[in-house]
Amino acid sequence: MSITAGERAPQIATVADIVPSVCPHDCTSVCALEVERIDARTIGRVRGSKRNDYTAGVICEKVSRYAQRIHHPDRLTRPLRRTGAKGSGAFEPIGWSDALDIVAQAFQDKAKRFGSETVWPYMYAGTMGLVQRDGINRLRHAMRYSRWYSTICVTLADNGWVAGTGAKRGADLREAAEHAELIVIWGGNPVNTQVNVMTHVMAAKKRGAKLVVVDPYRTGTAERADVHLALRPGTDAALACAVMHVLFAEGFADWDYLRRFTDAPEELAAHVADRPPQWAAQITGLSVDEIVSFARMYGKATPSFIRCHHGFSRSRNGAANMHAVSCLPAVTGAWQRRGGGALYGHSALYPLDRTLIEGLDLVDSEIRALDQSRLGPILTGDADALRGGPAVTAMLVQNTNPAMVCPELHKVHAGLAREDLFLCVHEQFMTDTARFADIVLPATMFLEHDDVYIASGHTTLQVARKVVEPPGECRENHFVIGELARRLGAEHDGFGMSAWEIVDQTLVSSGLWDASTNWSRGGQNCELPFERANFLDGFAWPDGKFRFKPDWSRLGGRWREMPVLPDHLDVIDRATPGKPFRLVAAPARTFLNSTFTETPGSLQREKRPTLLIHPDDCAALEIATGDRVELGNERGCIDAHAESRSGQQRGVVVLEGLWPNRYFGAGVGVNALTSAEPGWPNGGAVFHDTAIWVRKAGA
Ligand SMILES: Nc1nc2c(c(=O)[nH]1)N[C@H]1C(S)=C(S)[C@@H](COP(=O)(O)OP(=O)(O)OC[C@H]3O[C@@H](n4cnc5c(=O)[nH]c(N)nc54)[C@H](O)[C@@H]3O)O[C@H]1N2
Ligand SMILES: Nc1nc2c(c(=O)[nH]1)N[C@H]1C(S)=C(S)[C@@H](COP(=O)(O)OP(=O)(O)OC[C@H]3O[C@@H](n4cnc5c(=O)[nH]c(N)nc54)[C@H](O)[C@@H]3O)O[C@H]1N2
Ligand code: SF4
Ligand SMILES: [Mo]
Repeated sequence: MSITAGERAPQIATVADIVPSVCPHDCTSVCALEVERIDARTIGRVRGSKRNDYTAGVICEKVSRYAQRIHHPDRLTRPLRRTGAKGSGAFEPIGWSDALDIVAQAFQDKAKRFGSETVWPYMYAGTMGLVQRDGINRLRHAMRYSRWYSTICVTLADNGWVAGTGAKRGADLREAAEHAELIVIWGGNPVNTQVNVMTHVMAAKKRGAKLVVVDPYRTGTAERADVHLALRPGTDAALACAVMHVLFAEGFADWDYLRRFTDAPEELAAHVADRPPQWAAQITGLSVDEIVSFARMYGKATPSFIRCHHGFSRSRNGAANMHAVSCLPAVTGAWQRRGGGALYGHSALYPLDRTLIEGLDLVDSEIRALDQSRLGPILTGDADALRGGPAVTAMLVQNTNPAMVCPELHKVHAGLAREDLFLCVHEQFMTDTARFADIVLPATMFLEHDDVYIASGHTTLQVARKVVEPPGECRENHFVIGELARRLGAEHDGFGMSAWEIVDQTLVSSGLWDASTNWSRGGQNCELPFERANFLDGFAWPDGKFRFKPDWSRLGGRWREMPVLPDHLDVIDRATPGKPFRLVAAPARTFLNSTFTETPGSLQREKRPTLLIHPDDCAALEIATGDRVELGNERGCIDAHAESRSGQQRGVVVLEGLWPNRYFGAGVGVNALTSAEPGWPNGGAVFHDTAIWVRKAGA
């Protein structure tokens, strides 16, 4: 059958009203929005709202065109049942009640045969709304299904940041915009991924602050920098150590601060004395001059501010790299000045009790937790990935598209195609994952349901209300979870409440404004006073001291192999003669992960999968811009078009964007090449840590 668009409301717009909302996408900006409501089913323009002084009226282009997505003709509007082979895309419509009965029955049958751990609810952050995103965990815990080890995005970065500071919070970028003399954007490309970081950074530049960008290639962000340090991927800790070497050697270390606020400053100083710029130059591929002059710039600035992004943590050694970078402001004492210090994320600011949303009162830690990023090995029967437990034979997927975004895609696809796997996917579009499903359920978009959002880029907790009616028979995630719970006999207060009631009760029991107050006031600011935000009352450890020597054993896993003091942890997928290139699989500007790959505006801008290659490498491979190239390794081979690009080192290649699998001749995208090996010490996906070969197609 063909999947038709939902019935559309009459298009005759009279006077549009402007309704507040919040962007739900997986982006630290969590922008406050104003949505033009044309009628009960139709939106017009989406604009940034000025009610939030971080997002300050600025939003990205892809969300400003949201009408293209919410009113897209390909939206799923009815439940579907598979009629052809798995992955064939052949479905027929089915009623909601029958669809949910089939899912519940399958879960019950599988659990009866193999034990409850055989069911694995699989989710991520397609919406960041806490109720619609995390409600699936309540069902998981109530039914004793396999637990969730979330590793695809923040694990390496979180572990690295918290190892030193003790908490996922930091200094406010808005203060840096006002006071910092130097801002370092480390390992991220906010021009693509966090547009509001750029608003504040450009304001700082305008009043004379300098901008340094540390990134393996010349991104849009790097183009706006005073200094771009184009290091090799996975070598940031080496750069950070050499910077600390210079800071100690040239008198930029603040010894009063170090003695008061850090655990082992003398040991650190002695350690980095053996990590001179010459040593780091060999590892990073930067020149000694570049390293020394950056270190001096950093040391002299009063104050300096580092915005740590996620990008540089997506390597096997990513946690060690994040920790090493987070040591810099502790050496100079930059934290002491307004606008100084560093920020990776503010998530720990929000004092939310998530018991009701996630059913945390039902968690049994004896139940195995499966690693999200190891979906391929898990579904293809890797005993280690299955943690010795039963095969996964039933899944409910919400808010994520693993058939595109997970590493080792060949294994993911082989697993999703297994005849003995029952797969239900709740989605807005017929994604690459939904095509593998036995049952597909049509989901609402954020403007069609209620929820509450925290932000890691700013400090305001925001409630949003439904703005328009959904098309066709789309239902919210919370509805699906509640209906399955009822059929499965799962018990918890949350199943019987509406999403709005859960938001309200969660806020009130957390000591925050109730939902209506939050909504009508445009959000509750949870910021800390400067002294606390900048850890001047101590870092978040019992002794208040920043850890240059983290206790990695707290995190478990391969902690013994972590460096005692910040250092280059040499576990990355190094280039070899057979695989001489290192691939960075970076985010595209107008896609958001797998989302917006369906909207015409985004497709027009991104054009086609393109591999950015250094001009000298192009010459050596006899490749010109526009040529088709093949890139591969032991896991697979994909094709793309070449673009000769300076501003990156030889041996580094970049493919921007998570393109749907159909854009590649092999039928699998860039994650066919990336590895599902967990990063050190305890997991995390390593999307930018891949050695490959590149050749002209047909050569
Ligand atoms: N090569 C490479 N791979 C990567 C990355 C990379 O940089 N390079 N980045 C990684 C990172 S950081 C992440 S976070 C992952 C993210 O990858 P995904 O988890 O796939 O992320 P999204 O595209 O944000 O969301 C996925 C889906 O959620 C659906 N969705 C949105 N809202 C709702 C809702 O309310 N209900 C339901 N049922 N569905 C909804 C959308 O339609 C979309 O298809 O990708 C990872 N993969
Ligand atoms: N337009 C758009 N926006 C997005 C997303 C998207 O896909 N597209 N994804 C969303 C999601 S899920 C997330 S988690 C955030 C992530 O957003 P951020 O935390 O801001 O990080 P990224 O911009 O993903 O970082 C990517 C950059 O990291 C660089 N990088 C890769 N490896 C290294 C390294 O070893 N060292 C250094 N120094 N740099 C390195 C890449 O070259 C690339 O420029 O963005 C969100 N926003
Ligand atoms: S910048 Fe991020 S939060 Fe803001 S509108 Fe775009 S995707 Fe949403
Ligand atoms: Mo992410």
